[in-house]
Amino acid sequence: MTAGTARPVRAPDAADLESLVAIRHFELLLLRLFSEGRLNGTTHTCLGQEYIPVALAPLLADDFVLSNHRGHGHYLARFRDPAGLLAEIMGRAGAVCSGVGGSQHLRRERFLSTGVQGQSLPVAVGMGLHCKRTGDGRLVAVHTGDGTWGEGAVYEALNMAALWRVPVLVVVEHNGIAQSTPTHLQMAGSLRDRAAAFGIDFLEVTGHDVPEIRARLAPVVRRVREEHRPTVVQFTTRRLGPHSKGDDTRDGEEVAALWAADWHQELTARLGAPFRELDARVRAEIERVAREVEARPPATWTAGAGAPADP
Ligand SMILES: Cc1ncc(C[n+]2csc(CCOP(=O)(O)OP(=O)(O)O)c2C)c(N)n1
Ligand SMILES: [Mg+2]
Repeated sequence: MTAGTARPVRAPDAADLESLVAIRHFELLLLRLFSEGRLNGTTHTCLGQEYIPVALAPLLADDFVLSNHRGHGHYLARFRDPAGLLAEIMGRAGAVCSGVGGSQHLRRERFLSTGVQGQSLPVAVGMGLHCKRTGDGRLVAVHTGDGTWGEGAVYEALNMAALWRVPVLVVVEHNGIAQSTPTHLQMAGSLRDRAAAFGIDFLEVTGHDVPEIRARLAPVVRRVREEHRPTVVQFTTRRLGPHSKGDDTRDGEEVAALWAADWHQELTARLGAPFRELDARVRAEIERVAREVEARPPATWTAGAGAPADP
């Protein structure tokens, strides 16, 4: 099954558009703050991939979501909380995890991220088994990149997910590159065939139209949840930015072609002035949040205190 790129069905609604552009401007802001020496540590932006968590968010509202190193969009699409995330990244008061997690290690309610590639898959299977046994009707969605499928833990997890029939949705954001290595230089075969080897359902999504993707995935998510069918969804997508910051080894023409096919370009062309106005308004709001967060005092953390409520 392939959700194609061809015809957008309808424009994303206002809430989705806001979410999309908020993530876009949040990520652009982070790269700028880094270049100005105003952020420490590291960051991996999801520029170009924002539509994936935006399309998925309402389908997974009450579920577990395990995110990865490129997880800001996953968090923002779920919680719409740029101030809490930026405070976390900047180590300021009001940070989601009191500033001890930073960009890659977030936890809030049923959302958890890690920067360790492949770590989440076995964890997701254990959590999925819990969901199945308790019959709570939840599933576990786990985001991975394509390069992460070079980790052996992925296959141990797929094996047990299939054997135990757990409600796990593996979301692969296949952007064709892992750090600086193009996927075609390191991956034999295909993710479709690898999923098939375990008898696991597979779906590929190639477009970036939010309503269309959501409509395609709603019955898939329902099957994972109700029939406990582990499923792999491959989003064939594009990484517009550097792997982290200032470390893009691709040539300029290749990157320019990716930007030309970006969802933001397409929506600007399709929706015109109203989209540009919304874009400018959300961008100004993100800038305002940044000024406000940067002026806050440092985050403080006391061991054992302030952990978010358990599900
Ligand atoms: C176990 C482990 N090995 C290596 C790394 C370093 N690392 C961070 S991101 C990354 C590439 C991941 O590529 P991919 O899965 O395609 O995700 P993308 O960055 O393209 O979103 C690597 C090797 C890591 N974080 N964890
Ligand atoms: Mg990748």
